[in-house]
Amino acid sequence: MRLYDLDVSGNCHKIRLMLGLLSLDYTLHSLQREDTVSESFRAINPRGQVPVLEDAGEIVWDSMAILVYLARRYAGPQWLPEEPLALARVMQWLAVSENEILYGLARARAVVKMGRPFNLEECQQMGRQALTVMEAQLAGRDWLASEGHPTIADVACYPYVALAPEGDLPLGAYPAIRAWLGRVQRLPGYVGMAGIADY
Ligand SMILES: N[C@@H](CCC(=O)N[C@@H](CS)C(=O)NCC(=O)O)C(=O)O
Repeated sequence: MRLYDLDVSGNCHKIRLMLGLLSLDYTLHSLQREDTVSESFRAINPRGQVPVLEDAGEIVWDSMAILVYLARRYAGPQWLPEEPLALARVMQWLAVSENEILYGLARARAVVKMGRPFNLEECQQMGRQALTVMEAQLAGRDWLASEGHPTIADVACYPYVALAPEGDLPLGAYPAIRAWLGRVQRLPGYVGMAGIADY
């Protein structure tokens, strides 16, 4: 397996984390941001984005799609349930990861850390909405989508929540989220990332 990767990318970290949690071997193909616009990379992913996973000659792009692929191909149903309601619970949090977390937390970080041209206050406001929803969900339960064990919903939401302080969104007011971050960090096979504190 080969992962096309950008080291500062939280989306790529979702996949590095999942591969670690599943103890899967892979080769890291590190890119620079400018590489993603090259013709050769566009031939791999027409969207020009990382992460991209290559497995057994097949290409899968988009972090959410890759998480689904890894869970179904290499893990039991605990990471991506088959029962309809349990699956829907996971999908709900994947939707949060691709909306409030992406447009709020990830973009606030992109403004502060990389000088990207988004409106910081709007991003931070949406980021706080994500944190409020997650704090309420995690008060009194250990994992986002399942009572007893993590799923790919936790993996999808983890990096940009853990990196929120880099977007000037401190996590001090969110004790349930901080406890959840600590639980993720204590999972066997956990891998960290620059910018993520210990919880
Ligand atoms: N929804 C996509 C978003 C991927 C994405 O935005 N990747 C960024 C890095 S975090 C990227 O490749 N940016 C390069 C570009 O857009 O030119 C996913 O989850 O994979």
